[in-house]
Amino acid sequence: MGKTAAKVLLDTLVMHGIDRAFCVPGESYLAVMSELHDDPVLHLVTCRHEGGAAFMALADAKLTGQVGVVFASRGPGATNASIAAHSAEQGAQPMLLLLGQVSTGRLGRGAVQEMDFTKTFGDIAKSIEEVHDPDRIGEIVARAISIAESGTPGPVVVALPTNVLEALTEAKPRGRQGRAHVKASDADVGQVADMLAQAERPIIIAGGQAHMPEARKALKAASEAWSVPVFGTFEHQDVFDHDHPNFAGELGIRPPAPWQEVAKGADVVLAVGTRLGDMASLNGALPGANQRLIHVYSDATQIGRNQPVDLGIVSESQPFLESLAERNAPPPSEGRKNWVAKAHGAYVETSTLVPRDAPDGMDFGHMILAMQDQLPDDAVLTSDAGSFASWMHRHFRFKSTQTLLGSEAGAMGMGVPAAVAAAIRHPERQVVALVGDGGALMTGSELATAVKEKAKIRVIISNNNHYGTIRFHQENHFPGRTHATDLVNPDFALWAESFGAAGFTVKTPEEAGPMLKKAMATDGPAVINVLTSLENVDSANTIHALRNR
Ligand SMILES: Cc1ncc(C[n+]2csc(CCOP(=O)(O)OP(=O)(O)O)c2C)c(N)n1
Repeated sequence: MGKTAAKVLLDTLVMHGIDRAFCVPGESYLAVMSELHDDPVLHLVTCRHEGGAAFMALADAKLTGQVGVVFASRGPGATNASIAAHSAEQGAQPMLLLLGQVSTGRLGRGAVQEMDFTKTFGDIAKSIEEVHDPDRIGEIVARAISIAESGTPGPVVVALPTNVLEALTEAKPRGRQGRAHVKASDADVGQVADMLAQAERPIIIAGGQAHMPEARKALKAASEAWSVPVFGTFEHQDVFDHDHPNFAGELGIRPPAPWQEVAKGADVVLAVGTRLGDMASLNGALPGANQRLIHVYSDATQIGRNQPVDLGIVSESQPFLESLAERNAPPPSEGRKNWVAKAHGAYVETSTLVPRDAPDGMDFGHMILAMQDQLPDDAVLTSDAGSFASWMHRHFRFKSTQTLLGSEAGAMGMGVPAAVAAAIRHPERQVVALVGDGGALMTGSELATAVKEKAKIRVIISNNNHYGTIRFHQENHFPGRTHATDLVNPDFALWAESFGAAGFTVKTPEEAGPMLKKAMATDGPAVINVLTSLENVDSANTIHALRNR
């Protein structure tokens, strides 16, 4: 009799340890939902927009360290999901997009909602396959997961024609086909040890592959054993405790000059678990003429791709860092101790937060200070893209037991969905989303998903009634010539309440702490509408100063 291919697909996911997927349902994959009706083998979270669903899958991938799964319908659903697929590609995060497709008999005729996913996702996905034979669905999905999680992790697409999902098959679901771990050899680690022993001013740049708790421990151990300052990359500054005397800052968007000076002043740069794109290399300034670069990454094709490398090692981060930490490091010289102190000193000096006065609302720094004060050691922070995030990147002192979830592509819209995914995955942790008023209305409707899923998210909206970041760029490039960046907003506290969430408003610095406390005590989702200054457009600039430069 056999089973439907839809059932084999679901069982294949379960055999991979996947317990949750995010979706907007579509008529193209009714067979999947019908199978879940009979046997809910995984938790299918119904979202309000495929962009939200896919951002949730991306956040879930970051939290679990394995592929995040999204189901979306044919053309329109798939293109809505593409924003997060692009973020997964830019952030090297594993994502499986299971996309509906018209029945095989209609393919190629321009049927309604038909899409050639090989073209649409050609620039984003690592692999794109369409299942035409129901007997092969387990094989294809298992391969897709393996591709998503290996090398440079990233998004993969599997298209599912309706008739294939409904067809019966005798084929069995597939488990993991075996994952090859890549690990630095002893000789490789020995070479790194030699270079670090000879170095006077080494630094480590640690990226998203050092994100999971065991890798963080190994990073700390290696940094301590060898007395090396550590930078985190954009959206991954949380990999290292900011109060640790070896923390040196984040190489993200416009890092403060003193952090850049430290990075540029290093003689050996050890980049681990990150590709060296524009931000992690300070726009190509690293390595400088007198710097030697060691690049440790899980994918050989990324090593030496943009920057000349002195030593390239194909390895996952954790085993490399563990093995480096175990080597006999020489005791740090006075010079090395001074270097570490200089790097951390530059961080502390620039990251100390003193909120400024503002004529037109609150400096968002007050909210960051309240968070610093109140967030538990295991809090999850999610971040949308916008100027408000500059306070977090520069001033929030992460503990390495806290988690930051943001889009490495700088995509707006990740904040609220990522928080929903995190609160479902970790109901025991406080989950706080930072968003602007712009981003809040891009995917903020996932507040409904939070209410439905009883996900206790706390959404802090920096409400300056503007697309503040773009206003910043306008004042920077075309002073005074502002256009199309002002916004009209709902009352976000009432908006939240209309979803069944709690709504709070913060108008003055004095209200920041008490309102955050109230929101964190709420037994359900809560939104804090912070009436933020536009004049203090980000943590380092004012509109006035930009305009009058
Ligand atoms: C999906 C998406 N669209 C557009 C942009 C360009 N962009 C970057 S920040 C920004 C404005 C963000 O405004 P808001 O959310 O209000 O935060 P603010 O900058 O005011 O703090 C825009 C439009 C983007 N990064 N992502």
